[in-house]
Amino acid sequence: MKIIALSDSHGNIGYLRDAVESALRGAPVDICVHCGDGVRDLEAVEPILRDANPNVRVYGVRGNCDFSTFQYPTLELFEAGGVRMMVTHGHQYDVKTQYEALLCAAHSYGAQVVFFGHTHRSLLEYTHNVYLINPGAVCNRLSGNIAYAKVMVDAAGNVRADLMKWLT
Ligand SMILES: [Mn+2]
Repeated sequence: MKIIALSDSHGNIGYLRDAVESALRGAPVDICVHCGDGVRDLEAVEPILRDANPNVRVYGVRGNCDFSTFQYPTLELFEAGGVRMMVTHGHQYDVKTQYEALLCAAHSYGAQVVFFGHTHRSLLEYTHNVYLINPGAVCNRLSGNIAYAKVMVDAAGNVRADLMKWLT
């Protein structure tokens, strides 16, 4: 299973498309996650993801800058290869100052992988049996160096997570 996570595109559909297209150059994408702030930008890349894999699962959550997007939840929980994963923007868990609340939520939902955004800073950390993964901000393409996060889950449920750089 290949899962990709992107965040904080803030309307930069072209950058989001570039990130998704670079992710599609490798193994097929099974699940695509948007961690909020620009969650509606997902609509522009869903057809590209579906062209490559008709069975792709796409999850998006609402961020603090996502207005009139109540079709998206603020929390998503899903399983990939037997591993439970959680998606949230992060503002409700105060991620700009600490990860305690986010970790507590992950534990309460039984999530082993947490995708979030909001800080516009990429992070990949394994702590208290949880992978905390922030892919940084797609909208920071010119100043940041991370385009998206990639998580591979093998048949035995082993997780491998990486932060992936912009190709150009
Ligand atoms: Mn935000």
